[in-house]
This record gives sequence, structure tokens and C-alpha cells, in this order.
Amino acid sequence: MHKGGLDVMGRCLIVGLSIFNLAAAQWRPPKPPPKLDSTLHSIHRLRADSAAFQNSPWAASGKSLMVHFKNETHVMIDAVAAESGEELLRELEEMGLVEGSQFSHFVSGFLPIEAIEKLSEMPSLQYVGPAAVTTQGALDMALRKGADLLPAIDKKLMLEQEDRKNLAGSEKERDPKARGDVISEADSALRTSKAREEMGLTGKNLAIGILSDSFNQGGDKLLTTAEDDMKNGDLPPKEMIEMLKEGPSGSGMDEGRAMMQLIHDIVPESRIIFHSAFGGLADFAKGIIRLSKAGADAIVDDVIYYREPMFMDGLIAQAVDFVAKKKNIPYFSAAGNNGKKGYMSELRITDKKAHDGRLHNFDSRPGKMADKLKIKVPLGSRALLVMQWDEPYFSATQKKSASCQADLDAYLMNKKGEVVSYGGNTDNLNNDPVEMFEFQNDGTIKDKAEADQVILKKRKGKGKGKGDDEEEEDDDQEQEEEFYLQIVQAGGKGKPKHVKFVLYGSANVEIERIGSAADDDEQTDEDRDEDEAHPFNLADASTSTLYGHANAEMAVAVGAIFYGKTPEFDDNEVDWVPESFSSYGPQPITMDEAGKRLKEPIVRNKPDIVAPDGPNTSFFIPGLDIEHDGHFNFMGTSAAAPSAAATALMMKQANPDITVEQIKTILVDTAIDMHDPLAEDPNKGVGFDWGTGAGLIDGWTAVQEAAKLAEEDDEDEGKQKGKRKPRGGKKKQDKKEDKDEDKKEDEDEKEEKEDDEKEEEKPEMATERRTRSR
Ligand SMILES: [Ca+2]
Ligand SMILES: [Ca+2]
Ligand SMILES: [Ca+2]
Ligand SMILES: [Ca+2]
Repeated sequence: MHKGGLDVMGRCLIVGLSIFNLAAAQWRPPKPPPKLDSTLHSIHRLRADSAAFQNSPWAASGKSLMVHFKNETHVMIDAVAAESGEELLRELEEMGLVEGSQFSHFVSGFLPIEAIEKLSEMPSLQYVGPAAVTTQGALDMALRKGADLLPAIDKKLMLEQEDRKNLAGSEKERDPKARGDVISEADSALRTSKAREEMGLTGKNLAIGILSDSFNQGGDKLLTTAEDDMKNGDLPPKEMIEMLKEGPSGSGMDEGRAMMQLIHDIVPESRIIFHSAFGGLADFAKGIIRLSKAGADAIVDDVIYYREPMFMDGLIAQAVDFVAKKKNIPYFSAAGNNGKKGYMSELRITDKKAHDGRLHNFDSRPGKMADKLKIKVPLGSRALLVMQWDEPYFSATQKKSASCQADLDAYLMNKKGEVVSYGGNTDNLNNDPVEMFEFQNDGTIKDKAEADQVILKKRKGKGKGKGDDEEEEDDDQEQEEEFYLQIVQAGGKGKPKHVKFVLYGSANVEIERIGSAADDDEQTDEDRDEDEAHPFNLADASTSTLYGHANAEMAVAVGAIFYGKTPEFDDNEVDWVPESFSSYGPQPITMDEAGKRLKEPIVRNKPDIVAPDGPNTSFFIPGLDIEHDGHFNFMGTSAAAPSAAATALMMKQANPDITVEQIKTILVDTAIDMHDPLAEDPNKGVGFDWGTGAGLIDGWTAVQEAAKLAEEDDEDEGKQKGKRKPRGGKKKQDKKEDKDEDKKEDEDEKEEKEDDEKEEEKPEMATERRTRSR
């Protein structure tokens, strides 16, 4: 393993200093060189020392929320070209990049860790960071419910499953409509079962495209393989599944296969096309275009790249809008599992200095100052913080004249004021306004010396021998749960108006409220009550967490309700509430695609809709069996999105001429209104709300409306096909005036025309770029 000069020097330092002195030193992660993301920089430094690396958040592949390794020698990167993506790909391949992929000016692939240090000298490179991606399956829910997770799968259950498999596995003629041993409860919750029974809609001659982690890479660590599922009828037969790209091997959880099972239970005769979205941003964008070209009639993904822009529409959001507008393919995306665990505020940079920068004031009240924000990270919990601010993103505009001009940093500290986070201090100038770091509270405070050597210190350091680093159970855990975030502007002349962060990770991580309206004497009791309903609300924060391509104009962002709480399973309206983790909107868009600040931010109605999560599958989430029926339950908005997409496929089968706009309108108009316990209005979310959008999809009514639209189109033969809006759903929502609808149609048409003009400026979306996947 390569050792940089700094590391060698650091080692000498360590020998000369006592542990006590190191702990006292004000440490913070060294500023990475230009172009290089801080986490990638830390990985390179720490990799040189195996002990230090073992103690870092990235030690075990598959454990990190943020970094993906290959053979522990390569790390997956997302790079942005200064000018030419082709040139950058070629040069990175010369440095050892494998499984490289390029789309427009984005390049992704696995780079040897030792090549990281040469990156900042490359003229063809503008920026590089880890390809930091996650699915939106709520793995953490399994832990919270006390279930055994991988690799400790319940062996007894496994054996029972094995028996069942052997029984069902005899070579028999397969019914084309077979749905297997395990049936998703989402099918009855959405009432799509009725559409199959009454109208014979099974997805025949249609195809659905899935983008997720992997399809069949889990191997022995999962209860079933894809072959088992095909044999049992829980997946379509092999010839009905088209693999455009499988996910990376190793850490594969095959969440994409679990999504496929849910779709198969609703539209068993549909063809399914799979493309992994885990090959980096470039590969994700390419996957969307490739699925559209392979004939997908609807596309669904459950993935987010953390660095997807919050305040602008980035590459993926643009690709989603492209296939939806230009190819008429409805696009469904998981809303996310971060609930209200976000912070959004005006940026208030003060004169107070820390970490070589000037501090942000977390308190919005006049005359008050809070230079840090408490974040509770209980022992054993993991947090990933993604911070962005509203400056132009180079990766979206490709122009240095429209790039980030304010360098903000974020640091997490312990109670003693020592920085405990690696990263969060990238040089953002001329790049993107994004900082991220990952933090695990493993019960040891990590002290760091100038040379980045990590030294384990006893948890109760005071009054004990310094050589004693024995682990012991702590009755003083509260102290170990409290950490503090500071945000500074370290450089640049830019003056962003807003700063925002979203917290990923364990469900029990919490953000403190500072300067909330409830503390303000001038607030009325009513205001106070409302505010109290927001556990994470800050006085000037909306605390939304839904962002990225799910927030794209044309995407259908799908939130989650546990299937057992839907009307088909529970007739008490009060229970129709979303999963507590289902991500909230809205995320204001403050800049156009050229990075120009909009006069008024665009606020989109997100999430659009809600669908059930928690249905049974044959293997996912490993160890989580809510009903104790021997089948594992798939939690998270990742589980909700595929069933929503399958409903849209039925609508297309009922009405082949239906447009994406019409599908969205029908889904919204026919949705069953849901309550939102955290809604800001006193009625707790009557009508549209930021937690549940329009409400729960009513598949049966939606499909009937789609069919009705087709009949109307047939009748009015003189009329322009596919332009008519549906006539409202069964909900007693405010009926819009027809006049307004007509006016809106005109506006839509005008918009479409403008979009057509815009498309010519973006040929890269229309023609798939050359790829070199391996
Ligand atoms: Ca099934
Ligand atoms: Ca920075
Ligand atoms: Ca179950
Ligand atoms: Ca509602």
C-alpha cells in the first residue's frame, strides 16, 4: 500500500508525542487539495495505515453508508470533467479505473485507492468524490424492530423456506399469470387485484424498467436466489427478464430483485428490464436512457446519489424529465426514508471565527446567537450528513462562470469541542456546493493527531491510566450521544441565501431545535402547539428531506404507508398515516438549469403520492418478518415505489394513448386522502400535504379512470388525442373550474413547445453516449 510523505512524517510525530498531548491538540481533518472531495482524501490518507483504516467509518465494505469499495483496493468514484467526459474517462482508465462509465461530462468507476493522490493534478478533471449512493429500503427499520439482520439469518426460518421451495420446485408447467409462493399485500392495499380480476390487466405486452442496487448478487447470504424465485413463480420466467446491467458483486443485497417481486405480483405478465444504478452517477443517468430505449413503458428507481443537487435540477433530474416528457414514460422514484430529519435555514454568517472560517448562526431570532447545533447520535448509531447551499452547481451547468463561489464547511464535534468527523471541508470553489461526512458513534471517542493517526481512547478517559483502552459498558451513555455541528464559510465571495442538510443513517439520530417559535414569547398558543408537533422543526426551517431527482418536475415521488394501515386492511381513517420515516417535501428550486437565480423559487408538490410498504417478499429485508408468517417484509419508500409504477403500467394497458401528465393527474385526483400527524395545518393534512402528497394510490379507481379516458378519446374522434384531462376522481376535492383547466392546457402546450426548443441544446440526453462498462 502506498504511503505518502505526510504519513511517514506523521508516524515520526506520533512516536514523539504522548497520547495525552495528541488528545489536547486541536485537530481537524486537513483541507484536501483542490478538486478532491474530503472523504476521498481521508480514505487515501487512512488507507496507508491499516489500523487507522480499520477504525474509520469506511473499514468494512458494505457497512459504510457512503463509500463503495471493490476488493478493498478500489473505491467507486464520481468525477466531473473540466471539459470533455471522454478525455477524462480515458485518462482515468490509464490510472487504473475499472468498470468505467461516462455520460455527458460525468465519469464513474472503481479507481485504485493509491491513484487518488494524483487526481488533483489532472487538468481534465474539475471535481472528484466517492460515488455516494444508497437505496431507500429502510434497513434500519429491521434493526429497530429487533430483528436479526445479515448475516445472522434465522436458520430455522431458512430451513422451513427450504422445505417449501423443494415442494414448489417440481418441474411443472408454469402458469403465465403465476405469482409465486409469496404474495405482496400491496396488491390488495392498492386494489390493483380488482383491475386484474375485472379487466384482465396483467401487464401483458408491456415492460417495466427498474433501477436499483443489484438483481442476483446476494448469493448464499440471502434466503433465495433469482433462480429460486423464478422456479417458485415469484419472478417472471427468465425469458421475461432482460438484464441491461447487473449491480456490483460483493455487497449486493438484491433490493432490485425484491422490487421486481412486488411488481410481478401486480402485473405478472409484464416484461421486466433491469439496470443497476450502483455504477456511479454517469451510469445511473445512462441507465435511465438505456431503459427508455429498451422499451420500458414505465420506469421505477429507489436510489439517490447524495450529491444530487438540492437547489437545482441536476443531471439525473434532467434525465428523468427527459424520458417522461420526450418518451412519454412515467417515472417513479422513492421519496426517501429521512422523514423530517433535515435542516434548512437562511445562511447567517457571523464574524465569529472557528475552523479557519466564520460561523453560521443557527438561531434566527434577532440578537440571539447559537454557533452550534446539537445532534444526538446514540451509541452504535451511524449518521451521514449531506449539506448543500444555494450556489450554482458546476456539475449541472458545466460552466465555471456558473459554479459554487462560497466555500462552506461542516464539522461535528464532541462535548469537549474536539472534531470527530472526517471530511466536510472540501474546497468547493468553482465546483458544487456540497459537503458530506459519515460518522459512527462506536462508543470510542476518536482522537486525532496532525498525522491522522487514530488512537482509541477509553470511553471514560478521565482519572484512568492512559494505557488502559479496554472496552467497558458505560453507565454514562448520555454524554456519548451528544455531538455538535458547526457550519463555517471558509472562503469565497459568494453569499448563498440558504443552507440545508439532510441526515441519513440510523433511525434514532436526532437534531436539536434551536430558537424555535415555541420559545418565542410573541407566539400565540396556537402557533406554539403547531410548532410542538414538529420534533425537528426549527424556527425558520421546513425540515424537508425529499430532494434530487424525486423532486424533478415530471417524476412521481412515492412516499410510504405501512400496508397494514391502508383502508383495505384497517377501516379506521385515523390510522391512514405515513411511515414516520417517509421523506417530507418541499425542496425549493432556487436556480434554473443554467445556474441563474430564479426570481421566485419553484416549489413542487412533493411527495406526489403514497403507496404501501412492508409487503412480503421471498427474501427481503433479511431477518425482518413482521407478521411472523415466514416471509420477510420489505420496508421503506423503496418498497412503495415499484407497486406505484406497476399501477401506472396497468393504466397504460387500459389506455395505450395515455400521457404521463394524465397518469399523474389521475393518480392524484383519485388518491385517498391521508392524514399527516406532523402536518403544519391544524387539520393535520386534509387534502394535499407535505408528508403524503395527494394521499394513497387507489389503483382500481385510477385504472378505471384511465380506461374511461380512452373511451372518451374514441368518442371524440375530432378532438386532439391524449390531451384531455380526466374529470376528477371519486374524492370530494375542490373541483377545478373547467375554464382553469383549459387555460392550464394552453400553458402546458406552450411549455411543451419551449421544451422542444430546449431539447436541441441537450443532444446528450437523446443519444446515448459511448460506454465502456468493463
Ligand atoms: Ca410473488
Ligand atoms: Ca467546503
Ligand atoms: Ca412477513
Ligand atoms: Ca392529506
